[in-house]
Amino acid sequence: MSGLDIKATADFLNRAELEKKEVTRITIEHPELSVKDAYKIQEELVSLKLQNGDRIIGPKMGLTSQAKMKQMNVEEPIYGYVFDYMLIPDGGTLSMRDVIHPKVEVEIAFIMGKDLEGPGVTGAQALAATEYVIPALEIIDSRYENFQFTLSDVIADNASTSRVVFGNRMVKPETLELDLVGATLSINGEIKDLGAGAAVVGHPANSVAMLANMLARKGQKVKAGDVILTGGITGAVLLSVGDTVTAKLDGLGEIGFKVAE
Ligand code: OOG
Ligand code: MG
Repeated sequence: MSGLDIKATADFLNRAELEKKEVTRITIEHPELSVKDAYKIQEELVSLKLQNGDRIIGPKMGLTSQAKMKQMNVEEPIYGYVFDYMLIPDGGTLSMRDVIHPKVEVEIAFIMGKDLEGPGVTGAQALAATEYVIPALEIIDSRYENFQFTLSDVIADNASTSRVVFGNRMVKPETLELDLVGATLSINGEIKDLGAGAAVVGHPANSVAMLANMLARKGQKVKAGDVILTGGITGAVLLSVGDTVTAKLDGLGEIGFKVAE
């Protein structure tokens, strides 16, 4: 690719995350950056973290809602990776010092019981390979100025992944109609947004199937034990110091965290 060093760009984005400094998006200088090369940068960024001793919890899907896909003018979601250092316990605290301009969204996470290998994986097959579902709050924190980016930018930046709160109560997926699960996102007791599981490409299991099919293009698969964020059910809401965030999901319970300085 002309003039863009994949490794140096991955290092630049990783540093922005570690130093909590927003940076100019890559496509300002390199408008030609393709989705394929953006995933190469992401892969390099993931290796940097693995070399640092960080462990992968699982992949995450992003831009799975009609609203976000339309906004970004894409037909396919994107993926990134959640690492162990990103986990905040349920009821725990997000320190504003650790992030740049965080937003929160409600999601359903899938805990995989079996490997899932594409191409051609269906939502029903993804559901059959799932051991449990749990409620989640994802904190996204684009490393780019003003949280603004193109599709290639956000892929290179590990899909804005920053922190995650997982619920402790695990539920068997077959006991719920996951597309009909309603969810609310409240801050300081006031509902800021709401949605249903169907907001995630019609059903959250479809998101896992799409992930398996996307990974198959690289000869990879969804693995047993992966904990997968399937994508925002609600919109993403900007966080401030002092916020108490609560998500309530039908049949999955309530989870939350606080935002401190
Ligand atoms: C990209 C990440 C989106 C989701 O659930 O849609 C995402 C972004 O909007 O910054 O995590
Ligand atoms: Mg998300």
